[in-house]
Amino acid sequence: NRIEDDQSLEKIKKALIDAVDGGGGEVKKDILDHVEYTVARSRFSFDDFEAYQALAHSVRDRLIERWHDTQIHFKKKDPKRIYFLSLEFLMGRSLSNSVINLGIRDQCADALKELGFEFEVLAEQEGDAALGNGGLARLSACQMDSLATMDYPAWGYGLRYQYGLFRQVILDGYQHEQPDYWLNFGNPWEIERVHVTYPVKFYGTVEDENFNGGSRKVWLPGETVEAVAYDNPIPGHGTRNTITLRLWAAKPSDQIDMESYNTGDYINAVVNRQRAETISSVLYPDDRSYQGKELRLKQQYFFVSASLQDIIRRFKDSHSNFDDFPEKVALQLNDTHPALAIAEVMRVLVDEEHLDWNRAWGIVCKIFSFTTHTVLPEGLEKVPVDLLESLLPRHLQIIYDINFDYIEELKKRIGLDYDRLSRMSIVEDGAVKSIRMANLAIVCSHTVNGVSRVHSELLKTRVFKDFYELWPHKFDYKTNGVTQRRWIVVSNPSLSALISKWLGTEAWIRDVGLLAGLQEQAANVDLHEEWRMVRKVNKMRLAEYIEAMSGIKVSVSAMFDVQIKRIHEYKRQLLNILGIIHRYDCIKNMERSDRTKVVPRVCIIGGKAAPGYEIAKKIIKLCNAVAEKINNDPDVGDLLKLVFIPDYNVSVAELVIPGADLSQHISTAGHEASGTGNMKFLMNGCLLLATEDGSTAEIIEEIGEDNMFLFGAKMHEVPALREKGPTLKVPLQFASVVRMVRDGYFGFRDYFESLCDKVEGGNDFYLLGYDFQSYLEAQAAADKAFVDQEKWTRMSILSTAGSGRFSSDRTIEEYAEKTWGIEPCKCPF
Ligand code: C3B
Repeated sequence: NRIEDDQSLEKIKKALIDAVDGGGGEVKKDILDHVEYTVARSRFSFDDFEAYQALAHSVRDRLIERWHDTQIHFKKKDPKRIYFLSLEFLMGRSLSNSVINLGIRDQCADALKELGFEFEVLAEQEGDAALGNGGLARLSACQMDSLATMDYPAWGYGLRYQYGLFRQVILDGYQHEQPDYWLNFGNPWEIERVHVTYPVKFYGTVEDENFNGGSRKVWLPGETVEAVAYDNPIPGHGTRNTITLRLWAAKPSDQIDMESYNTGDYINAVVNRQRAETISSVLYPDDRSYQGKELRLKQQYFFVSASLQDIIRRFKDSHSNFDDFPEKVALQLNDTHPALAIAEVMRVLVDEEHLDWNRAWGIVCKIFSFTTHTVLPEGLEKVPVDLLESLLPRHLQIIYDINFDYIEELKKRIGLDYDRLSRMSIVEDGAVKSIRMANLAIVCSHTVNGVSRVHSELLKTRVFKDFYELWPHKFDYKTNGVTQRRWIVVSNPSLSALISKWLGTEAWIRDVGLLAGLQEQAANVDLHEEWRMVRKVNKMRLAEYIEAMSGIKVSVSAMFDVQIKRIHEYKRQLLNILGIIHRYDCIKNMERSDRTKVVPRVCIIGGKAAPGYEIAKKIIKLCNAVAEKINNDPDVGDLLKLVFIPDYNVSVAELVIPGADLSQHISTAGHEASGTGNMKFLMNGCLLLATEDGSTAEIIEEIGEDNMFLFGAKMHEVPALREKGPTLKVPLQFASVVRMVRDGYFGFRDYFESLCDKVEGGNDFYLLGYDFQSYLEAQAAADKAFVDQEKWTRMSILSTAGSGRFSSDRTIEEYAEKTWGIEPCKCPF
């Protein structure tokens, strides 16, 4: 108990100060010790990767100290805790982020220099922890950083997939998926807790048992799998607080299947047990449709059950009455993926803790909050009843019971409106009877959050209209945010230094609202010069990367125009590509003398397509086919380049975002729940070309319409436009670029046919044709602004200055105060 008394606290402080004063000395010694004792190499001869490992372990030691102190402090204070349940966390790399948050970046760099290594080079040795798909998963990671930095007593819970999101390899322009066995070389950022394990049960039957003169349900499970905890310490910035992301791995249970052993089938018995590990083996790579897969449901229950056993054990350590549970525990459901937690809490309270149903229900209604991240119907999970019945028979009964009480209550409120009752039911009667996980989450949560204002409006007026009318008080939204620590300080160190210099403080790293101070300087010519210099250096770094990876040489004086995100029809990468074809066609058809007027562009597109999403894969192929044509056309030269960046992930984003001049967020209005990429670009002074969708509407409020390039149909116009179908007018230019693709101008005629069909002949659901004209106009406006470098720089500074609202610190503070009811619990330094 090293921080038990003030005296030992003083000692810690002194030791820390000594460590800082000692420059790189202490770190250097630690690195060398780890080279010898952890990596088992000679301290006189080790390579970059070994140096990275030794450094990572030296940082980890420091993390562990803080983390222990934080956990002891939380235990002593026993505050209300927030448990953030998420099936996905996209953490990316940890080294740079950790040393920056711990405030030891320079010490580490100095120590390494003395040893003949460079920090940046070693940081590149680390692979990404890609335990998630896209925006939702990266949001969880950003929010963990904010929770730690703002001293909240928080735990993240998730799954420790052995295979993260697949690696994307482009062969002949097509996407191929390769497994991401990210744990191959060990993972210094996690701590295996062999003693923190819980049994998780599946299958079996439910029996009635006599109890107190009545009867009660008893689940007799058929299979047990062990969940082992792996803790990932998450350091806050400028605080000692270091919180836990606890990820569960599945291991075979110690309980022996006596029957197999006794029948002498030893080999099969062992092999069967080993199969248990498959539960946490692989992340589902489809970011929104995973209906009806048993393994997926197993993953969900596995992580929910282990997490709840852990949470309840922690509660029982210092409490004996479950009525206090809501005073001490807040459970956040990150999308519907962990919604089984609701049935599991009911089961534990009723079946294991023997609370009566109503008392348990009263507790459940106070502890859960739910955030939904989508408006797409296919994103709302449904679990076939048959599947649930076989895997978790008792949970199905509980869900039925919850639904029965709820529907009875509902009838009293709304009468016998059977259409509405059936829409609102947790159970869907259809060809396949299933459980609507979103309805379950809404019924049982005290708050239903959207992720932007626009999203929340859509939830209230369309997606969950019936529920909003019933329980308006439940509905709220917290506009997403991203952490400026990762997205400016770690990924754009030169901009970070420039901002601190001009603001005269580093305080913005924890208080990002201070960025607004840059507004006053937006016309300052000295700032302009330095700003442009920083941007140029970042563009050079990106250009080097592009060349190394694709062999394409790009000019840094061209405008770098970037669209990086998951490939989805609604995100409209196809609109971008068709716009590029149009630009190409214009250049080709131009008088030579006019070409000098063209603003040179480097168009950069990156993103993964779900392996089974055919159309998205065709979009990737089209991008590569168009790139092949343009990049090899001597007529075009540096006026236009198109680059598809393969294997887009967090680390690639850290490199690309600081080097972008313009970024595209061009989803059909009403489809992007929020978007968080736009916020990262904004922070880095990149101008946005965007539709008024998701969080962009709120960005407009902060920086003004004039400071970005807006286009496209508005959300309220979309339904009527869709209804027009084939009679909707589309510009000739659109038909003509689609024709080029159809006619095989870029090859692969047959392959692209179905892609073209998706946007023509009344099938253009995402309104590419309708929006094409205004898209081209927005692009022309961007060209015009880029030529005026002074104007562009001012807009860029104002973008960074206006990004303060989009920090996850603000989002988390709103959640803490309005939804979770938790307070900071700061560990003394
Ligand atoms: C995403 C949404 O598509 C984004 O608009 C949003 O910004 C983020 O979540 C974070 O809220 N999302 C996702 O990445 N995966 C899903 N299954 C659903 C939504």
